[in-house]
Amino acid sequence: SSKNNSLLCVGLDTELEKIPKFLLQEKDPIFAFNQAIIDSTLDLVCAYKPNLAFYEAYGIKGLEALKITCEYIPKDIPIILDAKRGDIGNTSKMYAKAIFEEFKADGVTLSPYLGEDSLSPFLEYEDKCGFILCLTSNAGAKDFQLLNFEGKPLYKIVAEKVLSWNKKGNCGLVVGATYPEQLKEIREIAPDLPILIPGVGAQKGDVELTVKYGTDKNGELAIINSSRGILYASSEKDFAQASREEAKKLRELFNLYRKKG
Ligand code: NUP
Repeated sequence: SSKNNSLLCVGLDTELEKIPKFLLQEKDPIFAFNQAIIDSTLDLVCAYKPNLAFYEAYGIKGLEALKITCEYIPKDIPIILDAKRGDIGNTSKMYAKAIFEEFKADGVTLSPYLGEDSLSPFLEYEDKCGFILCLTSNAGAKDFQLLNFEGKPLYKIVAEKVLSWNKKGNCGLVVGATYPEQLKEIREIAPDLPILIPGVGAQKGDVELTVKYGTDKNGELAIINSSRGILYASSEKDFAQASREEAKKLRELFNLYRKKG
């Protein structure tokens, strides 16, 4: 966040059904849209987060659009590929190769469900960051993540485990902005881990509490994502400018609530 003084991560969740109609004449409408969004926001963000689902959904063309989008993002802005990976080690090794070597992402989201050996193939990439799902933003988080085990909610157990997995200093957590009280508890357990926080904007997470509880003692280490709220601010010719205005508003709001380091 240092270069742009920003906690804002723009989520590149591009849907052909939602982008301005006139872009559909382009040879690669997904990339054309992403390029315009990147051009209009690159001085306002700390990271970009494409979610792999939106690219896989369009087959080979979608994956090509993702690849050239990742190449287009300036090298000094980290790319977090949201893929929620984690499998037996031998398979995770190939997932990690795809994400870090093919798409050249700087970070990835990971599921803790299969345990440490499922994540070590990712965490062996010392210069890359693994953001591990701790408490997701959706209502279904209650089905497992909010359950108590021996008097402690599962999300706390996950946060503590991730601290013990952080031997190379390249782990982070994912916590939804829709659970601010729990975000506060998680920040207390993990004062020095980066936390990726989706759920402001379209999912209506509280911005003030997200910034207050999600940042560290210096007002840093929170990467707060909005996707739809920024991408689809307008579907007219001025869409990129409208996205810029949304991104700017959000960045300024985050900075208003941020502790000064
Ligand atoms: O807990 C999570 N909630 C969530 O929304 C973990 C995530 N990775 N996400 C992702 O963040 C979600 O899949 C989407 O890519 C983005 C939120 O998008 P939006 O609600 O801002 O449009």
